[in-house]
Amino acid sequence: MLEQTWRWFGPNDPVSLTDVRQAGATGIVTALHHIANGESWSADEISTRKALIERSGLTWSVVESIPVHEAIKTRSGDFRRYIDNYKESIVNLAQAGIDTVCYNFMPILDWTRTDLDFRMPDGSTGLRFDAAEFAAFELYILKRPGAEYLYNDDQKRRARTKLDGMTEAEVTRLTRTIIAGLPGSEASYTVDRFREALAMYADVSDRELRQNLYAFLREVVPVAESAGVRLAIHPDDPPYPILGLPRVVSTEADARALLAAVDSPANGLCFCTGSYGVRADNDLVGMAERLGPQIHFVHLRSTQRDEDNSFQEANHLEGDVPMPGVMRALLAEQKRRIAEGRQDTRLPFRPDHGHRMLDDLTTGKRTNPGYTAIGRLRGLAELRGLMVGLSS
Ligand code: DNO
Repeated sequence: MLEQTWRWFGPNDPVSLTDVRQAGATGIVTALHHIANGESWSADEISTRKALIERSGLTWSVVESIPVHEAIKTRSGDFRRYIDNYKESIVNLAQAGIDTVCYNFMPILDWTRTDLDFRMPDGSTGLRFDAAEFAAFELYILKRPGAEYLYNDDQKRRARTKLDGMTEAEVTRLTRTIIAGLPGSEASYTVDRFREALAMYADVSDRELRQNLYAFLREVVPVAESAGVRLAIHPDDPPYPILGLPRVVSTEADARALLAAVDSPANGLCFCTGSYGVRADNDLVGMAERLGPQIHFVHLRSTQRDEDNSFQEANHLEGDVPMPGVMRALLAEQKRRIAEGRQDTRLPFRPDHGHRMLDDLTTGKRTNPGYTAIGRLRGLAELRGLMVGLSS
């Protein structure tokens, strides 16, 4: 059985470690969010956090994420110092016995959505990325130079209609939703700061971003390998270029290219079914089978896509993700590792995101978008049932 884990944002998370324990997870996925992006994580800070987790009878299973500073992605400014810090954090984590580190290489924005409270047919609410609303933001709110070439007339018309139907408060909300940072993102922008950040990427092409990723991997992977740490890159969310920015971890071919760039057991993937699954051309079961040996961490979540690149987050066993097939492939991968005598047989997964439902909707309690207790509890319970059923 795969290790059942749960993302926890640290002591300020409205979901407590006791709650996590009751949800039936045994592993915690977390990061030292209070340490500034780019700085190294000291042995002290790591052991304090680890002890806190262990006092609740849980283990610190995966780091998600050590953020990759924009200077590393653009290979500019202080990037060398940030890479050295990154290596130091990896070594300090290894010394504390934490051996799996997730990260991403998305320019500027980690994941993004346009609606954090979209009403689902059953009355719960969840996250949605609406292509027309995103276009309205990019074309008419941000007014990004060059954006007009990305959209055809029909898309522009739909974006304009969306904008015309919005109140000022809704425009502010949409803007904040897109650029003010979702849980786990280390950055939050105002419109002006966001324009400045975009300008940093003016000269970074798709090819260059790939080269910068591979250059980063050539530096950190050997350090991780000798420390016994496995790196797991999270795919782009959404998995296609947005805002004219390059995206380099969206498909199986992207994943293969980055694995081939540095051949090492430490160079691996976070297999996020919700992110990869937004693209109809990603064959998720095949990817889980073919890339399995290099999958170090798994996010299980489903999405339901529309015809125009919009999508919303579906219940874990519904939507477009063939979850039973994915789970079957992951269980087979775990069996294979055990037979091969590999050390990394835990194969941690977490229920990624969940809806707001039940008393989340009525009591006014604080919930992190996508990271509610009840929605994920439902997700984990369904996934656990699927796993137990498939393994017996
Ligand atoms: C969203 C998450 C992302 C992810 C990072 C990994 O819910 O999946 O924040 O953690 O991209 O670095």
